[in-house]
Order: sequence, then C-alpha cells, then structure tokens
Amino acid sequence: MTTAYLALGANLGDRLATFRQTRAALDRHAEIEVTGASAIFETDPVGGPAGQGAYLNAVLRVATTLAPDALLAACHELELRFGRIRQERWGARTLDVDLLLYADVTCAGPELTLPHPRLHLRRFVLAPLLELAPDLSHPLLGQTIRELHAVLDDSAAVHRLDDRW
Ligand code: PH2
Ligand code: MG
Ligand code: MG
Repeated sequence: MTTAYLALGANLGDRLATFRQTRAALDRHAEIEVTGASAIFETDPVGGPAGQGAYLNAVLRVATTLAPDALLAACHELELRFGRIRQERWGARTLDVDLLLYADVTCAGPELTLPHPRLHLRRFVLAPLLELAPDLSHPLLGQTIRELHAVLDDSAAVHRLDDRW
C-alpha cells in the first residue's frame, strides 16, 4: 500500500455533488481506499480565461496498490465520467483530479510529473493539503507543507467551507 494525495477542483455544475460522488467512486475502487479528506474550500480562479466561476477545491489522502500511472488513469476516468471536456488550458471544468504526491516518488514525464509541479505555488492546493499532511516533506524542495504554506506568495482568496462532506 502506498499513500498518495489527490487534489479535486470544480467550477461548473453541482460542484459539491460532484465532489461527493468522486470521493465515493474512489473509495469503491478495488485498489483505492480514501483515508482522509480536507475540508472543502471555495477559491478564486487562478489563471485561465477571465470570467470563470469560483472553484471548489479539496484534497484527499488515499491508500492504493496502483502504480502512479494507473492511479492517474483512474483519476482521468473519473473526470470523464463527470463530463469534463478539455478545451483551453486552465479553463472551467466540471471536475479536475490531480495527483499531487505519491509517496516520495519524483518523476517528470509527458503524462505525469511528481510531485505536482505547481503544488507549492497554489493556496487552493496547500490550504487543504495543510489539513491532512502539515509535516509531510516535499520530496524535491525538502520543506514541509506547513513551511511551504507559511511562505506562500499567492493572493488568490480561499474560503474554508464544510469539513464534513
Ligand atoms: N485549477 C486550475 C487552474 N486554476 N484555480 C482554482 N481556484 N482552483 C483550481 O483547482 C484551479 C484553478 C488548473 O487545474
Ligand atoms: Mg488536472
Ligand atoms: Mg489542476
């Protein structure tokens, strides 16, 4: 079993229902168990076209027997199930599931980079991740999530909503 962290994001459709169904679907997967969930945050869109709606963001901790590429494929399958259409980069979406961390694996390829290359730059990722893994050390930067969050230079607003979902 390996511990991994997944980031959920959505700014189209019934965002909360999508998050709940995604969490349940991950937990039903024979090789994935959801072992922790951050609160849900409502966040200002970062990047992408102007005029996008606010996002919901959260982070899940999972225990899995899947290899990183297979876990990523399972995430992409869920995005498709929830009707994601990939158009412009960072455009609005019904569901984005990103693989943030997979144990302390580091890799950089066309399909998958670990840790997620922007995880340490984004408040909408670090604020929820801080709730689950404050003492986890970033495998490349050597700083904990708490340290990265403390020096974060991202002024986009994040508002903590429900911690029970
Ligand atoms: N995801 C992006 C781009 N911008 N902004 C917020 N607030 N939340 C996201 O999940 C997000 C984003 C690309 O994946
Ligand atoms: Mg993604
Ligand atoms: Mg993303």
